[in-house]
Amino acid sequence: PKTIRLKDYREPPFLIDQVDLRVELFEDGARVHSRLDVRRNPSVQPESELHLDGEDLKLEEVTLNGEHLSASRYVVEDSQLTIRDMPDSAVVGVVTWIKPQENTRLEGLYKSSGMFCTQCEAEGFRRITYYLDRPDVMARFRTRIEADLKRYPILLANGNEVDRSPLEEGRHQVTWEDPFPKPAYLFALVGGDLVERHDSFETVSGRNVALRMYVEPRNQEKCDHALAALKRAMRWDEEVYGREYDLDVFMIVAVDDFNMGAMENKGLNIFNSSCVLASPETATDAIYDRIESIVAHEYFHNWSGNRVTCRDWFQLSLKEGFTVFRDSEYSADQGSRTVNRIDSVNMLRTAQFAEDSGPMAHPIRPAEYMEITNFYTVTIYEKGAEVVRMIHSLLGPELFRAGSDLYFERHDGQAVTTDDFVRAMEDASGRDLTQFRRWYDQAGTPELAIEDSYDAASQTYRLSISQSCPPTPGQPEKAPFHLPFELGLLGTDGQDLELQLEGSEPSGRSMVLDITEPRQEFVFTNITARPVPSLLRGFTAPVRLRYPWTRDQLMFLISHDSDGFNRWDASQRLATDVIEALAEGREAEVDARLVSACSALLKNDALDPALVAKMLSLPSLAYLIELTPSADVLKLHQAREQVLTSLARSLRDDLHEVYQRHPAPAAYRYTSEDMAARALRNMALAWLLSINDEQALKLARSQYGQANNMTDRLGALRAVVNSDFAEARQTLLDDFYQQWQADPQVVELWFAVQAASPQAGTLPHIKALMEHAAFDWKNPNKVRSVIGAFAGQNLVNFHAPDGSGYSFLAEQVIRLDPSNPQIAARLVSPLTRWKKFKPETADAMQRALREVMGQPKLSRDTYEIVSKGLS
Ligand code: DPP
Ligand code: ZN
Repeated sequence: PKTIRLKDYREPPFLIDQVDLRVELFEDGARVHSRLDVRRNPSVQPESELHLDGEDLKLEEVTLNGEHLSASRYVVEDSQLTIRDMPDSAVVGVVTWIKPQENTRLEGLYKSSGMFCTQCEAEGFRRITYYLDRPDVMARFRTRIEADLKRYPILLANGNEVDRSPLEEGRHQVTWEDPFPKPAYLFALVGGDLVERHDSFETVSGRNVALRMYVEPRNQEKCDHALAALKRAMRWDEEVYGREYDLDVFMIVAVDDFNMGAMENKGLNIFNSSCVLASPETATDAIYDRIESIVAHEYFHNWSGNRVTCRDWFQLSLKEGFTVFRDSEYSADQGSRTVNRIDSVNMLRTAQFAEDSGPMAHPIRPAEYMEITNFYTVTIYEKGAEVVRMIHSLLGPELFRAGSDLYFERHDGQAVTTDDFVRAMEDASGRDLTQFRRWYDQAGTPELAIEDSYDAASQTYRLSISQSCPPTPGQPEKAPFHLPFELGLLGTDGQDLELQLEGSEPSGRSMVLDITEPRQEFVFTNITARPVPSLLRGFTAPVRLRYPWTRDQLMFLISHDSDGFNRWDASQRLATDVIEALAEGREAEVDARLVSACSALLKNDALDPALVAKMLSLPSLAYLIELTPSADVLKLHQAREQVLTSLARSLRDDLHEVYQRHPAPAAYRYTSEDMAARALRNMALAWLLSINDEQALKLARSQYGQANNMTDRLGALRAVVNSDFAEARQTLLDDFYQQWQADPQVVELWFAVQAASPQAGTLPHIKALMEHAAFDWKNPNKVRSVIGAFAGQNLVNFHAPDGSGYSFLAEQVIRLDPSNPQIAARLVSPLTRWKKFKPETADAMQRALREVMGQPKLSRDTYEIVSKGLS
């Protein structure tokens, strides 16, 4: 496969102003008639040939200004249609025949449980018709869809409906027009027998927007949450960013077979069912939260992505990083800001830091790729969002808003670069972000080493911050980053001290330092006793922090830090330190201080219960592995279990008390308060079951049976499945499947609970799940909920010392690659992390990778990940 490089970017030699599509949907295929108004791009050197992208298309006809083109005027190759002697402007007509029914890649036009739908980002449109399939070619689309009226009464495309009429032979047509020029990746089309849920939204300027959600009839009771979230997001974007919706209708469609979570097609968002459908009985709190943020995310793309889009795919983080930042701020405004931040950072530190230290490490604006779908990564998304967040911290909310206003105003209707974004922020704020731009070019996670000293005589506290960044593929040396570093200093009474830097005015009780140099020193004056520093409050920069915390300091921060995020962080550092000491054999018993910290938390009524639940959650095995060079998975797992069971034993009565103190209310409500209570209740249950507490088993059974919501039902099920109560495990699992087998989203939860469980998810069980009637290779959600959950969450079993987990994964990747390369490439990535593990483990993981690499016909997607993974 070819490597595509940012430095080779050239403007397109031709532009397309208008696209007229006529799509005929049939049971054995689809015919696409396309008419493109093409003209030569005046700003580049003229070329005589027009090259249109196309893949897996059967070309039936080519015309130029309505005339058939003779065979000598065009050439069809593997992935291109070339028209020779192209005039300055012409209407290019192309007719292609495609087979959506056989499209298992789920890119382009395909069929999912009886409905036609599309996924065009990044390069799916070229699987529908020949086109200049690149984001800097923006055109107005008119789309006429023709299909059988009975089977496909609903026919949707981008924009507004402008025409509909019956046709012969029981067919009908509906025509849509999108007034906004857009790149082809935002094109969408849907045809099916769907029910429609209506709602409406009045925009800030008083326009009425029709909101419509289209789902299969069995899902019509699962739309309320997404519609409510959509309206909240529309209001929020008006209030916080001054962005109003711009069409008369906004549509959401739920599709069962979908590679991604959702897609922001102009006016017609298409969602993976698992990211949009919910009812209290079928979806957990975590799913409710996920839907809230994804609905908002896709909606926010209407401005950050659609109105202003990317010039090329190297700029993907322009829209994704910014939009993730926007959706996470939105979510923070809906519930607890601190808990929200904890969730984002937890995932960043577990998954993104791991990516940054592995063979696929790339800057948020990569310099090259083979297959762009491999770059929809936690780096582009989550680290991209952190970079935008740093700009927000450096500029402050007002100047940041001025910058985003300028960005949207200056570039509306354009395809631009991350540099244009940063320049708008600079121009609006007057700040120089030259050095800051390194975040876009340099990969890797910077490390900040902190040293401090206190001088009683001069009452000064000295803090030195040194930064460095480990090498990443192709980048041995890094220049220093510019980052905001928020901190506070806690006095002996636990209160924040007044901060005054030597030679400056007092700056309050929490301040943001500008870090730009390899090493910087800060001297705080009027400090009467040695303080405990609260470093990197709110996680103001995506970096690793090194500071020799003592356990007593961590205990102190846990009980006193005014920054909720750092309280949580201290709890995680303390638990991590205890677990590591056990794993390395430096300590034999669980430090009593951890027990007393947890006991105090369980009894703490003053703290937000949601925060308490987060603080009590032990660091995940994935996170522990990420922190440990040459990790021994089994040892880490055993040490973590030892901590968990020893806490549960010591705190047994407290846990029962917490469980009783948070009974389930009569009706489910999606409120922070109720969710926090459910989190605590289910955590207590899980801890108690980890020590085979018979009384807790009774509680779990009754909670399982009586729950009026999926959070509690699944919480009880998961706790039992992860426990040693093998008989109860099987009874509840069978019962659950009996009850929910007709609901694919719930069946996916049922699969994942088993596949992710150290108890239930050993390899023979995983294989049995794959033989289950509900498992379906063609459905990415099923593949993810069994194989993905096993390799990504069930780390003890996946890393079984005999290497069976690795060869199993390799086999599944090889099997999936021909039909769905995008998902196969995602699935294989845990194997590429081999450098993290002790040598025997690393060897076995590489052997599995080589097995995949040895396949004769690997897709470009999987080839890129595996070949880079082996280097
Ligand atoms: N649909 C994906 C997202 O919104 C890709 N744009 O992030
Ligand atoms: Zn996105």
